[in-house]
Amino acid sequence: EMSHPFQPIRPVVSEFFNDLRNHARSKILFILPDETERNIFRNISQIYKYGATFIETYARAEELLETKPYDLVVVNVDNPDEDSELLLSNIRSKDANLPILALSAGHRRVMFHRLYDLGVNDFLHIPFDIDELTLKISGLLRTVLSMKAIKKLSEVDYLTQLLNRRSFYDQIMPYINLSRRQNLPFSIIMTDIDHFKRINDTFGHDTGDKILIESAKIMRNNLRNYDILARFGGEEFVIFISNVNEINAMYVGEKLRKGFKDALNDRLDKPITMSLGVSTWAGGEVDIDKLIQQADKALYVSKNSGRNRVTH
Ligand code: GH3
Ligand code: MG
Ligand code: MG
Ligand code: MG
Repeated sequence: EMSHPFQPIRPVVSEFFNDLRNHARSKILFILPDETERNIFRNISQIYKYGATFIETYARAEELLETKPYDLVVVNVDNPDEDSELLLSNIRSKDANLPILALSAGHRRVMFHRLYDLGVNDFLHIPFDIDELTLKISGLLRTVLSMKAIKKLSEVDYLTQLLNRRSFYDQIMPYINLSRRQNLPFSIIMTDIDHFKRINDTFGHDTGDKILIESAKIMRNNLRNYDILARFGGEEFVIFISNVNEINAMYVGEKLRKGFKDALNDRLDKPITMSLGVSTWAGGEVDIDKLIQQADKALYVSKNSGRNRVTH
């Protein structure tokens, strides 16, 4: 029995497969030079609720991939007018993890090996079965979801839910580059809770943990949305503030110091405060480690001159 390349879609009956149909938030880029094929995939995308974008040319595909994040690329590689091998290797060299599902009517085994070498994750031979297509898409999107979950786990501090130190460095990079290009200053604030050991010793480690969780919230509430706050380690936090010179960074530091003290004033039977150190970049080469060291030195000065204060 010869089947049409695109068989009609059968309704999925099993409850088990329901989640496979809920991919509205997954962004799929369909690179399909043929209009009939695009229309068929539009129908499939509506039924399976993919967040789908359709394009014809490889050049446009590379433009979009440059500017927008996608979860999956579905590409028909049988395009005599374009260089599909170049497209695939460009996608793969820019993003090692973006899944690619390739479609081809070419010789099955030849294509399979060639595409695999080019970094394609999965392959469907045309004509294909719609159920097989949607199952492959769902499988790839599931992998993307678990990768995202693992990535999030690796970036977030378990106790405070703030960024951890490593992801802090990743997150500030684009802002540093922007500051450098626009020649606008940025500042680093290091904070350290005063006599935190005593809090643990007096009230127990669980209370100490709760104070750390509260501290994170208090600091977040005293910062702007686009200030980057991370747990640097223990009871130490670090903040990156764009477009802020030394004077304004001191103002932010003071706001944090006071906000922290006021919020935790009645929390335990002794006052809880923190000390802060500030450093500012205002031109020249950016050495982020040096700026952190400077903020840390300033923090040390705050500690040695009575705590509960901000030093630049
Ligand atoms: P200083 O004012 O000089 O900063 O004194 P301090 O006691 O805060 O400084 P120190 O660095 O000696 O102690 C920090 C303490 O923070 C020691 C450590 O047990 C505690 N700590 C670090 N991480 C955690 C945590 O996740 N939970 C709790 N409860 N305590 C922590
Ligand atoms: Mg400390
Ligand atoms: Mg200390
Ligand atoms: Mg401390």
